[in-house]
Amino acid sequence: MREKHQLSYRYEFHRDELAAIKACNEAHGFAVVKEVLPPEIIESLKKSICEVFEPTLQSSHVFLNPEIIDGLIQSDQLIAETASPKIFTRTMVDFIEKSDAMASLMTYEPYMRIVRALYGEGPVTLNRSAAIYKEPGAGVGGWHTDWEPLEGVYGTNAVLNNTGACSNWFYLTGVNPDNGGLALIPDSHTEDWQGPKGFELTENLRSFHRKDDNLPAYDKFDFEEMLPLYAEAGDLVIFAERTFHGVFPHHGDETRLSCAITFRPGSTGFSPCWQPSESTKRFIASCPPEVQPMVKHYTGHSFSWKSNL
Ligand SMILES: O=C(O)CCC(=O)C(=O)O
Ligand SMILES: [Fe+2]
Repeated sequence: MREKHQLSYRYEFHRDELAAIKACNEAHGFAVVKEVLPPEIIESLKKSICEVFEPTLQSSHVFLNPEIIDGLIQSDQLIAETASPKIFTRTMVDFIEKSDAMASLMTYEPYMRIVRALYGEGPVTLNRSAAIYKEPGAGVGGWHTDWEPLEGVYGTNAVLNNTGACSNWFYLTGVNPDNGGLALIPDSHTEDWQGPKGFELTENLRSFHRKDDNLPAYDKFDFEEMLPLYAEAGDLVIFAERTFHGVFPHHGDETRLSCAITFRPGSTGFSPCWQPSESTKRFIASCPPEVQPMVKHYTGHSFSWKSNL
């Protein structure tokens, strides 16, 4: 077991320390909030993730959509796909639309108080959501920032990750460096951050590599600026839009189940933007009246939308 890193400031908080949580996320680009969810909510989220991912577990794609399937059928990639190696990590980017358990978090006051505090008590809009099903044996997730420049032809990710939303992850089976846990780089959330000592940012600014190599994304955990996180089921891991993070390989024996929501500040949509899907519209209509102000301009996620040049 690795040793837990010591920092000169506290980054783990009780769920009532609202001002300190906000201040830490703003100053250092992350914060961990202990015991936000009680056991019954943890269990219902875990059950929901297992049910929603179940039908996808035999497929070789994480995101099955008609365009991918059509493309595969028309090419000999189908053979390669059939023989492709096991997939250990599957990510769903519209999980809240499929999970009542996750949608209910928007009415769970101990969590929503934290969300409101993070944005200075102003209005917020549901920005995006995700769930990850990571089986033992999963490999490393290289260092990256979720933020993307809005340049050239870009997609939904770039739009949704340029809103000032911070990520709120719940690791429902806990995380540490041995079970596919998260590591992040404190203070890497500012526009002028240049990379760890001895590294430089990649051309698209989304990752970094050592000055003497040209790998697309560094994937080792051997530099001093990085912080491995330890969180229990029910804890909330918050990090800012630009904070750099990486994921350890999964050497444990339990599937890592996690889900995330991000809210963006304000109460508006995007223009120009993709049309909300039928699933997105159904989800918005299903939310109770008290949640409507937060989902009215929720745009969902489009797999095919691209910006104009
Ligand atoms: O697996 C995780 O905990 C984080 C995943 C991640 O960084 C991402 O989906 O962008
Ligand atoms: Fe990420």
